[in-house]
Amino acid sequence: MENYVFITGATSGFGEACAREFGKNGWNLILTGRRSDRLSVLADELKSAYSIQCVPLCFDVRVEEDVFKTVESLDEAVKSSIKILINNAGLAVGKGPIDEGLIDDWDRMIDTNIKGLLYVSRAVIPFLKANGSGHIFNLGSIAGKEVYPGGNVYCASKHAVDALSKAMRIDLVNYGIKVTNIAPGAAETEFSLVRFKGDDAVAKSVYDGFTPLVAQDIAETIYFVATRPNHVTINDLTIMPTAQASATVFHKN
Ligand code: NDP
Ligand code: 8X3
Repeated sequence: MENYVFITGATSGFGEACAREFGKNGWNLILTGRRSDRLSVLADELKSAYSIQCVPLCFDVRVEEDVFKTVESLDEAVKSSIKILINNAGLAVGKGPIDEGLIDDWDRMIDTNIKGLLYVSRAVIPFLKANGSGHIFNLGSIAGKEVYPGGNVYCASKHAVDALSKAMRIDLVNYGIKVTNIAPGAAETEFSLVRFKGDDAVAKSVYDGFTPLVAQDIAETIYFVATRPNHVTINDLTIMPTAQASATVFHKN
């Protein structure tokens, strides 16, 4: 199979699980993230496990010039075989009242979750259009559907992703490009470790008393959506742990 899936944030969590799921099913992979050591180890592992092509691309989605130069540097044959873009790279940094928020945390979330997603989309969509079809997955969140105490800027950034998914769908419908917004609830990945700046105990406590989603749950869902027949599109999916009823309501032991 010549088809490639382009995954941002493939060094951990949902992105890495998507790489494994698509790789297992014979897809070629373009894997991106900032941690080049993790990218090369994963690319080498999946290449040999599944006899597929894996292209590791190390860049920060916040750096406009690097995004465009790196995507442009791909071989023409690879660019013309990109069928799926998974806009997954993202993060929360900090959680607390807006009047105590750190500007640097806000910048990191807005620059990564909104501007980074836009840069990558702007760089990759021309290839999907030229190929005459394609599928974009944007990792939104339950935080893009609801807001919760202390979530302010992260929630705003994910509401922006939700809006961009709707907007992309309208702008790209004439080119046969599907756009799916994926909105998970609590999933145990490196997300909380990043949010709480390396405080492992606080990060772990987020998942105390209930069974959270795991990255594989999201990867399997994305793979299912990506493999529907051509005439079927799933626009928006909210995926929650069974013990989570809304952004703030959990059934805990
Ligand atoms: P992880 O922290 O495990 O993974 C995040 C990935 O994003 C990493 O691969 C990281 O790679 C990449 N990334 C972060 N910042 C940048 C950057 N500036 N440039 C390039 N890559 C970057 O978290 P998850 O897998 O949980 O999160 C994936 C997405 O899902 C995020 O958008 C998150 O907001 C969203 N989400 C997560 C939920 C959860 O509960 N876990 C629920 C709902 C949505 P590297 O550090 O190597 O650059
Ligand atoms: C991550 C889920 O609810 O912790 O997007 O913000 S939440």
